[in-house]
This record gives sequence, structure tokens and C-alpha cells, in this order.
Amino acid sequence: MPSVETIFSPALIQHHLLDDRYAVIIDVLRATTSICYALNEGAKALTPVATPEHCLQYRRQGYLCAAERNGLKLEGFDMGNSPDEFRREKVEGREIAITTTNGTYALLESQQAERIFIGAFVNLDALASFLIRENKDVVLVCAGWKNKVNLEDSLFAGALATCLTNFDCDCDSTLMAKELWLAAESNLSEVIDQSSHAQRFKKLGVDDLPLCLDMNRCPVVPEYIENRIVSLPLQNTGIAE
Ligand code: 3SL
Repeated sequence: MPSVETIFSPALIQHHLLDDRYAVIIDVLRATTSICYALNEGAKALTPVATPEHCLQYRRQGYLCAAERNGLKLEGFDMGNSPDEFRREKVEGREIAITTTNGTYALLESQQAERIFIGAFVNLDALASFLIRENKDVVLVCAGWKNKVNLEDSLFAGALATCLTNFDCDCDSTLMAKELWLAAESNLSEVIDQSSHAQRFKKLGVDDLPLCLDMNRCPVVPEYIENRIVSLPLQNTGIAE
């Protein structure tokens, strides 16, 4: 039986074995949500990078450049990190370089994993079906906030782990995440609205919560392959067209 393990913060990755396992990177607010939107809206691929400087270097190759720090779009970039910015008219057929405070960091820290996928509420069912079909050990990596644990990523880890019914769960973090999800599932937006990140958004005038909690809006399975995040073709995901 495959297993599912949860890592609540990138600071804890070093204490877990990622080799031979699939990693799912989770940054519900908002990096992994925006990545799902971009691919669902027809972007060709996203290249996650660590710094804004590195990101801008891709402009010469015709990439769109997206950069966010502390919740804000950086000046001089084509977009920040709002799912609303990754609309078809802007992203279709385009390569995008992206850097964010926590999401791209968590991904780049998880590179020992056998394969790396992107998860958010907007692709929950698609990703869960794919992982069930693959039947491999999975590690859920929550991006958190600057190495601190956060509520929304832990909730998503619980939601995904709950879907993986045939997986072995010898991991207290996963049990905790599942209990959290069970308690919050019926009033998810009210619960997430209390989170520190939602509060931060309010101060910044960011109104992306409804887009980030729009369950299964983007039926994509994004995978990080050779430095780029691409959407797996539907026939490889087991998701019916
Ligand atoms: O930290 C990140 O990667 C971002 O998702 C943070 S924010 O939602 O853009 O504020």
C-alpha cells in the first residue's frame, strides 16, 4: 500500500525522505493556485525561479515574467501572483517565469523527489485521481509562510490526504491535517478567512480568496519537469476528457 506523508513547512523538508516519492507542492494562497490557473488558461509552461533578478533574465527569451514578494506584485514585471492575472488572453501559448515568496521556494527545496506535482483546491479532484492511479508514496509539502506553518496549506493537505483513501498513513502530520480538514470542510472560506494570510490580503486590498477556493475549477495535473511546470496531457492523468 502506498503511503502519504505531510510536511507542514519547507523548514522540515530536511527531516523527511523525498527520494523515490512523489512530492505535491501546496501554496493555496496563491502560488500553486495561480500555476493551475495559468496552465488551465493555456499557458505553455511556468519556470519557477528563486529571485526576481533571475526571473527578469527570461524576458529576453520572450517569457512573461511574474514576481511577488510579501503579497505584492513587483514593479517592472508582467504580473504578480494573483490567479486573476493569469487569464487566457494574456497567457495562452506563453512561457512564464515566476518567483514568489514561499511557493516557488518550497518547490525548489523539494527537488530530491522522484516527481513533483502542484496542488491547490482548484485542482484537488484531478490531482487526487491521478495520485490514486499512480499508486506511489506521496509527500505533501506545504509552502507555509516564510517557514512558518499556515492554515490554508495544512487544510489542503488534509483534503488531499482524505481523498487518498487507499494510502497508508503512518504520519501524525497527515492525521492532524485530515482532522483539520474534517472540522473546516463545511465552512472552508470562513475558516480560511481567519488565517494570517487572509488578514494580510485584507490589509493589501487583495481579494483572491474566492478564486483560490473555487473547488476543481482547473482540472489540470501540473508537473515540474526539467525546470518547467507543464500540464500533464489528459490521457496520462486518467482524467476523462
Ligand atoms: O508565498 C507565495 O508563494 C505566495 O503565494 C504568497 S502571495 O499569496 O502572493 O501573497
